[in-house]
Amino acid sequence: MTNDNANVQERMGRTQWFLEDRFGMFIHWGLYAIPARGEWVRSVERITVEDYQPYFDQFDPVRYDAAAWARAAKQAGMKYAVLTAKHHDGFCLFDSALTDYKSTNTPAGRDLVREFVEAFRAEGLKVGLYYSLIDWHHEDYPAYGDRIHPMRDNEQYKRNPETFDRYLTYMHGQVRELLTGYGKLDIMWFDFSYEEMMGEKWKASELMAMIRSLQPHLIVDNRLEASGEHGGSIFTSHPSSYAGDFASPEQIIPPQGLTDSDGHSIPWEACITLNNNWGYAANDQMYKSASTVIRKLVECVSKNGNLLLNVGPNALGEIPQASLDILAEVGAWMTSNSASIYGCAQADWPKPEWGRYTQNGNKLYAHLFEESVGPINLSGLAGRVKQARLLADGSEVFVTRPWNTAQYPHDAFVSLAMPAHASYPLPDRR
Ligand code: JFZ
Repeated sequence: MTNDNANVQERMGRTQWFLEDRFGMFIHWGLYAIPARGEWVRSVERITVEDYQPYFDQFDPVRYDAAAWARAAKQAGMKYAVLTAKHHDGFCLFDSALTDYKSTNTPAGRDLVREFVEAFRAEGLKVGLYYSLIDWHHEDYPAYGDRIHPMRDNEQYKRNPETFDRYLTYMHGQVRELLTGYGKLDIMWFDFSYEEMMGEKWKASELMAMIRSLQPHLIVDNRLEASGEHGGSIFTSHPSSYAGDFASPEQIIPPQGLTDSDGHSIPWEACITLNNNWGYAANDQMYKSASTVIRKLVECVSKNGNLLLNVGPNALGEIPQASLDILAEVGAWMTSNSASIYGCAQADWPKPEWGRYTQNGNKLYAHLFEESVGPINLSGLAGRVKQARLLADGSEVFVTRPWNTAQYPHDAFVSLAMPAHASYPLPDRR
């Protein structure tokens, strides 16, 4: 059954590259890199605008080298990247004409978004920008002056709708700046809606109409209307104009992937931190291992999803060395195994007990997450496997029917541990 809803049809066209590329880099960077206690520090510690000002006056990332970031992403096998052009604290990494609260007015003195898009494009990566709908700095945003938890904003909004309208003009204006001043962008990543602060509260139809007219190929996350994997009309067969092109589960890989109410797969991207923070956090050394990252990437693809893996550069502009080390290891794996990621999707067979499958056309990729004892069973694949090879070195592995598998007539078996001189039965060439 196909869906004839125009929004779904257009989404399929726009997200084609996204569903092939599968792996991207998320970058959370801003003034909060200086206190180095995560990007929510202003809210969590109830820091006033005035007390946050020194970080603006000091922001001078002398080692920011967007080309180095781009090389790290490319070498990790990432195909796109999303940078926080503005996070909740309202600080802009770009030279907006609509505010003074921007990197060009700090000691940095540069448009850091421009350097980012240019460097990543030069490495052949697609570029996206994260833009916070919430703004703890703008005086017409309801949180202004409160110290500061934005989950309480809606109360204030009800009290003062006129000034909130001015914020919306600012917010739409900045999105227009980003879409007109930085060439072709590939992703806009809005963050985030909550309670009644969603959809048309952001004048979302108007905003989306502008986005579609300025950059028709750009894809947008679902957070103008929803948060993460919770709700939103992207999960129906008739998504709204601002439902977004992909769902954005955060810090979780959905157990069954994500489908709409008719059971059709929808594009989704899990965003995941490398340690336990998005923004740089000096004391957070709880890094995931490279093998965990690889397995989580495989898991996403095996459920038709993408992985957007986060790094939080420090106050000097460097991606932490621990993150670079993990990315390099992931990249080494991708060098020989990326054919099982790019262009791949959920397999036609259910998850095997020893790992996961990904699939691209008639190629089935078997990702072994554990060592095998004896032959590896490919459930239900008897007679369906023409040849099996190792991705890492291209060598053929035996598809066998050893003596101890006779009671599993519907399964094919692969043996990785068969010495050349072994007196095993000859490979089963069905
Ligand atoms: C948001 C941001 O607040 C966070 O700083 C980071 O940028 C992340 C990628 O996105 O985090 C959220 C957004 C929504 C919810 C929780 C965390 N939510 O709706 O529960």
